[in-house]
Order: sequence, then structure tokens, then C-alpha cells
Amino acid sequence: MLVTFIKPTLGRTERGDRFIDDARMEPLSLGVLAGLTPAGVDVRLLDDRIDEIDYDEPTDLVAINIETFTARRAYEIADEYRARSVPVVMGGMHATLVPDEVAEHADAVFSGDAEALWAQVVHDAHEGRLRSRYDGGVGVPQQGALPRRDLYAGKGYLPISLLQFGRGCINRCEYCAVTEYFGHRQYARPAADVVAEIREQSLRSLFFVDDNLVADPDAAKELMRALVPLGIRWVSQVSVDHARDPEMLQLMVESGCLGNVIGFESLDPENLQRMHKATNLRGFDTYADEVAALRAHHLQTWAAFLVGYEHETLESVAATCDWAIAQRFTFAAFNVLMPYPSTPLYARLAEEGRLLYDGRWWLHPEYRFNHAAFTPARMTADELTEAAWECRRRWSSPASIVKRAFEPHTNMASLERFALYCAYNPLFRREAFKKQSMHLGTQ
Ligand code: B12
Ligand code: SF4
Repeated sequence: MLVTFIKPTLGRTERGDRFIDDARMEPLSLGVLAGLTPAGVDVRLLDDRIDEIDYDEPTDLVAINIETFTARRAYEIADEYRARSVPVVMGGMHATLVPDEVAEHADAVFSGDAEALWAQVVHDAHEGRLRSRYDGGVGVPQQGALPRRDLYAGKGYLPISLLQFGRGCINRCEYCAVTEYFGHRQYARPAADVVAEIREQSLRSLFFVDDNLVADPDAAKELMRALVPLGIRWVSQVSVDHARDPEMLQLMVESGCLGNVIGFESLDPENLQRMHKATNLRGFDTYADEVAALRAHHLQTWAAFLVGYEHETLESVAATCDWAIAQRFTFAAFNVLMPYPSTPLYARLAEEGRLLYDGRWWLHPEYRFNHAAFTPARMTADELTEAAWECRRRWSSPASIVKRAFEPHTNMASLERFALYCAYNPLFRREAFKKQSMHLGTQ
């Protein structure tokens, strides 16, 4: 039996080409799924962000990872295989959030985590008795299984190994799909399992793709203590409150952390309140102390902002970008607030009649990547789209890249950090231009 795992690309660029992601990373979800596949079953990986899919190549089961942004493309791929009578199972974030929609394009919809039930799916497919729905629930990642990293060979992924300590988050931000999926909980692996996995693979640069690595500060510290002897370099995603914990920062440095993605989201406490972003609000003072602490520990921050919340104005979007450049962060993202299905934000905007593109923007042929899909309170949707794009343009302009490079405590703190800065800023700039206004799906 042969199972084909597929990671769909986002869509096509304005020139009409299928989007090839030059900053692509290992698709950990599918690596883990392959690792959970029973011995004796053959597996292969097709990454639509680089590979051409030959739909006529024989396979017994197609397993597609689906997110809201890749739904249109995932359905195109699924429809092609199903037209050739190849059974398709889809799982991942979007399949869990809107299983009924996904069911229109799949023989089986898999909600939740794969660990408990994936072997059963493979068995059922082999017997020709695939059920239309599976619900794996949520829980501790991997449960002993290792991702099949051999499947990543030759696909040109960035030289950084993806892995997971925990998944889920205890916070309840109104717009967040993750916390809905995991029921406002975090599920972490034993630190010893993570250390064993790190020893099993060859790269020394690691990305913990946790939703919030520090959701349980004690568990995070235990992990970091276990990482110290490994001599690795790592990055992750963390909530800003960790910067108020000197022990956490010290352990990050000792265990090889280069910096983290941090959701600053907004500089306006009224917006943070509306988001239910409690972690950011505690002792809020325009993040001055937090940024100073990160700098003092030489951490290179990827600052994430969410633009378009209720109190946002065109002036406050521009001021957010000014502030980020003035802080000379290493990387930044200016994300337009997106109403992901099945989130409290989505329900609220639907009730207020503010969703655009008939509500299901991810399927709408007119919707474009990075465009607002709702009517903001204090500007038009087009103004929000343009203001966020202007932030991305200004942030990644050559003048900004040069200005930010010379931050002495972070980007200039060592040759290694400077090299990281210089390698990735131009790459992310190119990607930002390529992705802006892309069509979702390729048809
Ligand atoms: C790492 C990551 C990234 C990395 C990508 C790494 C890569 N490989 O390419 C980076 C930083 C580049 C990234 C980018 C983006 N991301 Co992202 N990302 C994540 C993150 C944090 C972890 C994903 C992961 O690897 N998890 C580890 C694996 C092992 O777990 P898993 O994916 O949950 O898979 C398990 C189950 O879901 C299930 N499963 C998954 N697929 C399948 C398939 C089948 C067939 C079956 C049976 C089961 C199954 O089994 C797995 C094992 O239990 C998630 C958050 C999250 N918790 O999912 C966001 C997340 C997926 N990203 C999100 C978004 C929005 C984006 C961006 C669009 C952001 C932007 N505006 O640019 C981009 C573009 C994404 C794209 N498709 O191109 C959203 C998606 C929301 C949604 N409703 O779909 C998420 C959920 C974050 C969030 N807070 O909402 N992302
Ligand atoms: S802190 Fe981040 S991961 Fe946690 S609920 Fe809020 S947005 Fe989601």
C-alpha cells in the first residue's frame, strides 16, 4: 500500500504561476503523520510549494493537510484524485474548524490530532472501508513517534529543523483558531522526548513550532534546562509576558535561543482589551520594559502585529510600523486581522453583518492573500489592506533593513546574529512582494 502525503501551496501569483515558496520549511504535520504510519506501508511526500503533482501516478490513499488559506488549493488537488477514484483524506486546522465544508471534497475528514487514530485510517483504507469522519481529539504531540525527516530530503527546505514541545495555548484571544482547536489548553511532551528527538536529527538550528512555548512557564524552563548541554540554536513563538521573567530570559540565552516570534499585536491597550489579549495587558506601558529586557539578552525578535482591530485607525497602523522600525526588531509581520471560521471573532463579525466575500472568503474567487475580509470599524476594508501592505513595504525597504541591522545589542551582537539578519531580511522581503495579493487556489 502507498500513502501519498500532500502539503498544498497557497495559490497563484498575480502573474498566474503556481506559488513556489522560496522560504519553505519542512511540513512537520506530514512528517509526523508519516512517522505514525504503520510499518510495511509505503509513504511519499509531495510538497505543492515546490513539487509538480502527477495525478496519474498510482497511489492507494492521498492524505492532505488543509489550512484555511490553502483550502481552495487543497480542494483542487482532492477533486483531481477523486476523479481518478483515488480515496482522499483531509486533516489539519481547517478540517477541524469546518469539517462539513471539507467533507464535500474528501472521502474522509479527519478532525483533531492524528496520533490516536491515524493507524486506524490507514487500516480502513487498506480494507476499502474508509469511514467518512474520524475525530482524533487533541492531546500530547507524537506520543513517542518521530517525524519521518528522510522524506524532506532534496526539497530545498530552509536549513532549520521543525519540532514541537507542546501545542495549544491557555489564552483565549478572540481571533485565534489555535485556542479553539485545543480547547484553551496546552499539551506538552516530556522534555526527555524532545531531547531524544533532537539527538536523532542532524541540524543544529531548530524551530519549536509551539503556539506559545512559555504557556506553562515551569514546563518551559524544565525544557530549556534540558537543552543547555545540547549546544543547539533555537527559535520559537512565545507570548510577550515571558520578557518580564528574568529567569526565563536567562535560561533562553543559556539554552541557545536566538530569538522568538512575539505577538505584540497592538500598541493600543483598548485594542488589546477587545482581543482579550490578557498576557499583553498586564503592566502595559507600550512594551518599553519588555523590549529593553529582550535587548539586554541579545534576543532577536520577530515582532508580530495584528492590524484592523476595533480601535485601529489609519494613523495607528502607520504608527505601529514606525514603532517597529524604531525598535530595530530583526523581523516583523503586519497581519491583517482575519476572521478564521469557528472563532469567536468570526461569530461576532457575522452577527454584526461585517463579513465580506459572502463570509467564506477562503473560497471566494475574488479574495486575495493579505486582503481584509471584513469591514473594519474606522476605515474601509481596502484602506486596511493598503495600510498593512504599506507597513510591509516600509518595513522591508532597503533603508529600513540597513537601519535595523545596526542595533548593537541584537542584530550586531555577534557575527552569527548579523549573518542571520543579513540572510533572511532580503529573502523575506522578496517573499512579501511575491505573496501580496496572490489568488488563493491555482484555477
Ligand atoms: C509552524 C507554523 C507555520 C510556519 C510554516 C511551517 C511550514 N512547515 O511550512 C510558518 C511560520 C512559515 C507559517 C506560516 C503561515 N501560517 Co502558520 N502555523 C504554524 C503553526 C504554529 C504550527 C504548525 C505545525 O507544524 N504544527 C505541528 C504539527 C505536527 O501539528 P499539526 O499541524 O496540528 O498537525 C496535527 C493535526 O492537525 C493532524 N493533521 C494535520 N494535517 C493532517 C492531515 C491529515 C490527512 C490527517 C489525517 C491529520 C492531519 O495531525 C497532526 C499530528 O497530530 C500553526 C499553529 C498550529 N497549532 O497548527 C500555525 C498556523 C497553521 N498558521 C497559520 C497561518 C494563518 C499562517 C500564515 C497564513 C500566516 C500569514 N498571514 O502569512 C502563513 C502561511 C501558511 C501557508 N500555508 O503557507 C494559522 C492557520 C489558521 C487556519 N485557520 O488555518 C495557524 C493555525 C496559526 C494560528 N494562530 O491561527 N506557519
Ligand atoms: S496567545 Fe497566541 S496562541 Fe494563545 S490564544 Fe492568543 S493568539 Fe492564540
